[in-house]
Amino acid sequence: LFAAVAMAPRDPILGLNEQFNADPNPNKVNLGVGVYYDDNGKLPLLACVAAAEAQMLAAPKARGYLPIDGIAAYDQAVQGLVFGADSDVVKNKRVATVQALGGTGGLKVGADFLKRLNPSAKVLISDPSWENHRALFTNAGFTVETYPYYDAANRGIHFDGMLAALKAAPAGTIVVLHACCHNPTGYDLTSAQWEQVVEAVKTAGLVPFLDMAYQGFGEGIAEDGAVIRQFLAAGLDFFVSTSFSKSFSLYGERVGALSVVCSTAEETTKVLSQLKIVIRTNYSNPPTHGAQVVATVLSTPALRAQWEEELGGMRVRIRQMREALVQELKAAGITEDLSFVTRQKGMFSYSGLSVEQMQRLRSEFGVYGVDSGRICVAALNSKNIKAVAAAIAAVKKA
Ligand code: PLP
Ligand code: TYF
Repeated sequence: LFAAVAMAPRDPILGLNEQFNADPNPNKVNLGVGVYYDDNGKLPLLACVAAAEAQMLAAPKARGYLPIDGIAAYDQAVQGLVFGADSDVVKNKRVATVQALGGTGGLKVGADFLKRLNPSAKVLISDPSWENHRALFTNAGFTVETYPYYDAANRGIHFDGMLAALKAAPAGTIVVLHACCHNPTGYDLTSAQWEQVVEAVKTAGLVPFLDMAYQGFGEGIAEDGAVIRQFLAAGLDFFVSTSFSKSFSLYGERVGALSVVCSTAEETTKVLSQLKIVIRTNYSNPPTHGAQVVATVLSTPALRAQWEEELGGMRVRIRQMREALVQELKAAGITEDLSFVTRQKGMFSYSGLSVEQMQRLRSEFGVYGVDSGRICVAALNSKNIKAVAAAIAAVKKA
């Protein structure tokens, strides 16, 4: 039965973890996968999460099946966070929100629904993008192409190229946009640029799909979510996938959502019924624990305030690491302008290092980044930063 099965390629990022774990170098540093570690190099368990779990444990509940679209209070909390609880679309019941298995699950439910809705549409993702965007939409049956995004020469965004590609796309084309903290480059659009993107999407009749996996890691919860308000203001129908993997440090619980903004409450009811079919035929209904934790935190004022503070702490530490990296590289004799590192947002920095340099970082120094030059600055800390900077400086000089 399986004799003809070919070996599938490893995930380029998750595969690096295996290589890292097998490396005996005691000074190894993993800047590959996008995970936030604290200054001690530990994966944090947020205090707000522990408090919500203690509360849940004090009044344990039986675990029946959840509704297909998940915990109602959770879906409501997601809408409040993403769109604002008193936004017109939420008040007028124009958003269908379903609990999903992480941000990936939200993307997949959306992709499967879109395939039923408009089977011949193409999907455009940024060049470059999170690798799984291409794989996920391809496996959902779409042809996936790219719009220009990264401008290596200017260390920024090739905005003219991006806009031209959107304007030239046929009506109905699905455009996947990173709402904030672009993975992998770290370069985000300004709100003036977003305004032009919204206009182009509207004029060309494209279907925007905003992937929000890092809300709160860039400038702040509201600031990072501002792009949503811009799409709302334009009166567009659009998709938003949400992930709490990073913002709650709940990676393994698989907590995310999909929200679809529709034109009327009646449309929303119909869209929700279709999303439920996608879910029912894939995994029936979502798991309870992680979503209950997030719903508890978001709807309990004291826990919510604690979450915002802890998320702010992660955001500030990442910024400090960006600044420290620039300083340490200068101290190690690198004279080129590295200010781009502090202009980038979120967990990642596109370092501009070549494949050869990234490979030397791994083999000679035990510093693991992605071959594309992407490093996870959220894994830097006060103990490893000097060694990482020295390693980068060494491969840049020779
Ligand atoms: N979208 C982007 C851009 C990401 O970087 C990630 C990272 O994991 C995801 C989606 C998926 O998030 P999750 O782990 O919640 O599925
Ligand atoms: O880009 C990253 O590193 C994160 C984590 O298949 C990740 O988004 C990477 C690869 C993957 C799933 C998650």
